[in-house]
Amino acid sequence: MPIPTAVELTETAARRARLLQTIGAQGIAIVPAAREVIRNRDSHYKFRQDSDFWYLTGFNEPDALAVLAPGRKEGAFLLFTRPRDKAREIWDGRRAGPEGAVSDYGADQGFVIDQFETMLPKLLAGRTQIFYTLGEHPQWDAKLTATVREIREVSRRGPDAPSSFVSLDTTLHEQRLIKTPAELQLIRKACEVSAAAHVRAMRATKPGCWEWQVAAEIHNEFEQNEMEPGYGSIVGGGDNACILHYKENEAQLRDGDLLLIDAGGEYRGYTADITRTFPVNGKYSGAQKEVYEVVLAAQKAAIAELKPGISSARPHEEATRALTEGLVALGLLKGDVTELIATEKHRQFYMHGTGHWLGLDVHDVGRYKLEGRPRPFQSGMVMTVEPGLYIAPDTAGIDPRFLGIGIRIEDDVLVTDAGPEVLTGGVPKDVAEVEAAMRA
Ligand SMILES: [Mn+2]
Repeated sequence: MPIPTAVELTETAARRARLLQTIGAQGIAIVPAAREVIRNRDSHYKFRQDSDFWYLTGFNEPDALAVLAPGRKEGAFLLFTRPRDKAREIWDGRRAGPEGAVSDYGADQGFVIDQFETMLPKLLAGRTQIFYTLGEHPQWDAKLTATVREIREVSRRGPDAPSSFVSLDTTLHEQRLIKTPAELQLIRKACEVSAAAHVRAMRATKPGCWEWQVAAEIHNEFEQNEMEPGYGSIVGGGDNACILHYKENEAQLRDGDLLLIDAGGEYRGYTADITRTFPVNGKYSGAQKEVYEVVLAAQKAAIAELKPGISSARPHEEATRALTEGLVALGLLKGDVTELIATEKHRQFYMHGTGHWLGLDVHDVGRYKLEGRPRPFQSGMVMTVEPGLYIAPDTAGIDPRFLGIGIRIEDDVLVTDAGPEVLTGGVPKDVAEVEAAMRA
């Protein structure tokens, strides 16, 4: 990842300033970077920065740590990094080091990561709350809790010990939930390229080709645009579409089957999340089309609910009702729709939620409920809308022409004062438009 531009530095500085406001003068925030993860023997997985750390620093190295400590005369933003190391940098790549942390990343002070432990008691002195999510970084959890215990033991003679650890859920994650204009620019790019990747997959799919070949088309489109998959791509033909997290992508695609693709590219940390389900041979069969139209209507009804002030539980309620009505109309369920939903009969065919927050994480941070109640939508939130129907191939007692049909349709939607804005509209979803795209 290149060194941040002046505009990007201004953006991360503004994010830190907002967080500093929330944590207050007596607080301190400690946000660790991600670590490298071994893939096998001495090879690592491609490094992916921790989203909280990335959001606040724009710094893409492992073994680092950001501290926001208000009220220090040297400045509030401390960035701990790996040391410069000529030999290691020849082998593994450039390191900013503590000097680069200041000159290139806007830190008030840069330190080598090994200095953190010795500096910690002084940093924590006089702080009442530590904003740090326990349980996610075991190597730091132990050091932090040990230091707090030490301070507590001497606090009769010295400064007060911090009285609580506060997870970042109520501060930083609430901040991340409302996207800034700069974030939306990156999200829009991720969504546009991901939509193009799905169109490319539609054009490339032919009976006889393999799921992994279609996946390769999608990933090529990502990489040609400086992106990578934001999560494991799901490319499932036929019955595989009924496996919600199918990721083998290893089967051959058959004439007459549907193909479900759930894939999104990540740009500068922000991912899209799109699902489309289309016919391998370019034309939906009668039964496929009947189920598809039910899911599509449910998706459109759910999207219409993404407006400021509306309960964020509404899209799922709308989708569930529309899908259950459709299941009754298709003869897959029998009975009164309200009763079927109340007794969760629909869950045989629709067993997941209708959407989630989207951003730096595909299942992004931000609470869904406030004080136990679903929160209302606000302008600047981004949510996926992804109803589906999955009719397992061994379902008993239904019209056999529906067996093995799995359909999900997913778009990414921005809540605006003017109403829902679909960011992933670049890939068709109406039956005629999908079939036309496949002919193109
Ligand atoms: Mn999703």
